[in-house]
Amino acid sequence: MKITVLAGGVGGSRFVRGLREELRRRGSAHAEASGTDAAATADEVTVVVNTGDDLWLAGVRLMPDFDSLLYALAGVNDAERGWGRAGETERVSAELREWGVGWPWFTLGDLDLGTHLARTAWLREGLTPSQVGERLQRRWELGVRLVPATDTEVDTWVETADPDAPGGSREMHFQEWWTKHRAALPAIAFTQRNLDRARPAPGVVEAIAGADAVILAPSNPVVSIGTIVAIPGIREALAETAAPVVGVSPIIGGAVVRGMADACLSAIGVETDAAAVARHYGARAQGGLIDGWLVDDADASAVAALEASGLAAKAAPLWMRDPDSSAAVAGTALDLAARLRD
Ligand code: FO1
Repeated sequence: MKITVLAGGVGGSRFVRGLREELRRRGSAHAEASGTDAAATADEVTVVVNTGDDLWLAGVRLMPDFDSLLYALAGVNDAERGWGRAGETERVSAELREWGVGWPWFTLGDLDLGTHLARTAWLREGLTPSQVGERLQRRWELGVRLVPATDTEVDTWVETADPDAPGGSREMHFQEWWTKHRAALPAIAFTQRNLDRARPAPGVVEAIAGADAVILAPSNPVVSIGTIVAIPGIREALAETAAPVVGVSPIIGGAVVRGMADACLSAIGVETDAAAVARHYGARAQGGLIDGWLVDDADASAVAALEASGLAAKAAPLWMRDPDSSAAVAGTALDLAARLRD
């Protein structure tokens, strides 16, 4: 089966790891039952990764969501912090601070910097970001294919209230707003650069068009999924695919599971609520993005209204605490997609 997932970094990593685990389990169960080789019927998973969080800093190109997925799938991630490498040291970052290069509040770990240096070297040699992504993935057996949503630099900028000039506003890179200000400065608008000339990276439209199921991971609906679908051609590919499109709610019981997506949602006038995010994405039959929507059991009361509004909705446990619970969430998403296909 071909599955295409649209994902941001942290929620996306947990979900895709769960999906990989669930598919392995289903593959071995099927192989055992039919006496065939699990590898012969291997599923193909393509993850279309948000690039709106990307930035140039200290002379290197960072792709935080891509790297979060890369590290998590390779098993070399710092699971506690949610970004960067496990066993990281910060010697270079301390030196950069002394030189006044980069942002003093944004840490580039030594191992992580190795990735940024390699990426930047290959970009300077003329490779595109998706070609660089392909090279980075060759180091590990990820079991899925990661593709940046676009090769164009569509870094997200945030217009916020200006803390130094009451009544005024200022613009800053998403990472400054998110990391330095912890999303606490009220956001007025999010804008991705270069959207007018951005195109989906090679393979993205094909992965959506040729999928048996498309899944929107429980990622930030505004700056992660929102950036991916803002790239001209991706929303259209989602509208046209014959595959069911199923979303997994990143909101449980009126609160974000992790991160600060509530600050992004309120900026665009969407309530921090599972059903409100589903309505924001909209039913594909009515020009929106999704056919099905998974909510947590805590939000089960929203299912009937969602179904009445033209979405296939289902409530299930959505907390991804460990490999088993993450695999179960992915399995429920696959089952909802199968129900829609039938
Ligand atoms: N997040 C932080 O809160 N502080 C940091 O110093 C920081 C450094 C960093 C370096 C590389 C990278 O790929 C990610 C990094 N992050 C850091 C995470 C990142 O800012 C955001 O959490 C994501 O972009 C939002 O998904």
